Amino acid sequence: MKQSLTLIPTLREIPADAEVRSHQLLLKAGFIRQNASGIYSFLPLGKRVLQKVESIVREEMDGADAVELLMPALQQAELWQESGRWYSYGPELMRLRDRNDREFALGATHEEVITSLVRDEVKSYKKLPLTLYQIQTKFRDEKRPRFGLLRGREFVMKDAYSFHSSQESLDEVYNKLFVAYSNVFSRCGLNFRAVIADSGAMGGKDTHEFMVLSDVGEDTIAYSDSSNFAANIEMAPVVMDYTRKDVPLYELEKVKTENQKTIEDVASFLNVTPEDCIKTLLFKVDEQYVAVLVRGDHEVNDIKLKNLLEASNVELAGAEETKEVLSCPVGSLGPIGVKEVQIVADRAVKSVVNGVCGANEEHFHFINVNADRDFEVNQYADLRFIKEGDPSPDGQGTIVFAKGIEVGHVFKLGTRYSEAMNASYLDENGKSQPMIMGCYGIGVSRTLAAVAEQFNDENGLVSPANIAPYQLHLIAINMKDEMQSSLANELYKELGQNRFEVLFDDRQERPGVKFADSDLIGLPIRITVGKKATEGIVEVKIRNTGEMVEVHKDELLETVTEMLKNL
Ligand code: 9G3
Repeated sequence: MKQSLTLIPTLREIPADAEVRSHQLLLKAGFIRQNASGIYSFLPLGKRVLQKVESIVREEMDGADAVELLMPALQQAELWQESGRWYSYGPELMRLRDRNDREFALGATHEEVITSLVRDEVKSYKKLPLTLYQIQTKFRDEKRPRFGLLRGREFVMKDAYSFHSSQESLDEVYNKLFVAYSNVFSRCGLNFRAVIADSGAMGGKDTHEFMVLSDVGEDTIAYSDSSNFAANIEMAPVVMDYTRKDVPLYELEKVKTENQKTIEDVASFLNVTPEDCIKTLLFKVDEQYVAVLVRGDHEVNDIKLKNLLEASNVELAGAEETKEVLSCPVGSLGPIGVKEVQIVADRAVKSVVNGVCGANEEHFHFINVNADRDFEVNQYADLRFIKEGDPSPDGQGTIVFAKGIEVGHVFKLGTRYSEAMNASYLDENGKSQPMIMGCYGIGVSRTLAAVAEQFNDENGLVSPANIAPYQLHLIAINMKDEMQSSLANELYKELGQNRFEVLFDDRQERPGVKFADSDLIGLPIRITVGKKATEGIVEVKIRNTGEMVEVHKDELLETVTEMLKNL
């Protein structure tokens, strides 16, 4: 493509409201432009990269025997009313009415649509398993769209859905797609981890997120420094034996702690450490209140609490609420003598000896507190967030944290949607059974941004060869110079005939502008036609290493072929 004919509006300045590097560069290099908050146009270069990511996704999905289809973005409300999600989703689900005043949702995801399609078209176990996928624009009215394509309100997703007559069949397809996902992200050049995740509102049990390691990631991953264990911090189980110091248990004593509110204040005032303290927090779990105890140096993991109590909603009670229920301020809460609510505790609490906890009386705490002797706990469980340095749950190495960008998420859904929407099949005995389902998503436009986040330097993007908009950037220093422009045009033609993807900078621009734009766009290889055009010599430069060679035009094809092989 000749640059004089396309649209690549590069910017000199970094756009003010772009906080992260990928967002800045995708704007500066003219890949995307914002239309409204969280809503973007993909300009020609951005569109070409999107296309390349999509074709990698298609190859891997087709390779896993998934079949592509395309569902509507406009989804009638009745389907979401059948699954119940019409009522459980709030403003994030974009809704509209048609000319006859009928209600629709703009597709945020397609479980309802695909389940209604399959229940109408598939009746027999002989037609299962069936894995269908689409690559399509999704709409989610995010409260705080940010970081460009990383969290938008309109984005491109590959979403797949599988239907089975047995759990084994689901497990098999899940594992096949797990491998396909790993291939997709490897082929995009990404440094990623598949992590154990929480299925959230989707229900079902096994689920994994594919996380690209990046400081701008919103998720925290806990992974082992010496095995391939990795989990979203929400889900990382804590597997460790807490040793209880073998010391005499002293007499329980109530002490005045004037204005000590936080665990740290109380601990230093009483000359103990947070590990010796028991933190008590009141949570509202669906419609009831639960007191949760953790050791002073730990934090309550609300996802683990929600999963333990099989609740659909868990949130920390506010200060006022807490005062009403336990008639004492949050800073003095403790488990001793509490009858109004059930008490659950993280396992580490059991190892606190002669500890400290709130006395449920303002400005008072207990010292020499010992679990079981001084207070009852309904249930001990793993309820805390894992910490860096904790032993890895698989017993190999210790836990390290990293930030991650979620680019993929695979779920074993079970029958949550097929039961809600009567998607059943007749099994070999002619008995009607609900289909067992899986669902699998890749954020295609988010993957593009994750690549930009992972591959850039101070001069601009450094696109991996696999998904760069073009393979070669052909630059003529001076198109007014007859020798240069004729050699450049000759090479443009020859490279194109040899099926190289070439962006030809044929503009009447100063060399400095051309080189700055070329570094910004970051195509893998740059071919410069300059003064030595008279000798048929061009300069070839590899973007990510800076390596540069001069070659005669007769060796050019061979040189770039070899270079691309090693990129
Ligand atoms: C909504 C809105 C936002 C949502 C959802 C529904 C996330 C929603 C989870 C999924 C599950 C899987 C198929 C591809 C893989 C992920 N945010 N999820 O269901 F209405 Cl507004 O999308 N869906």
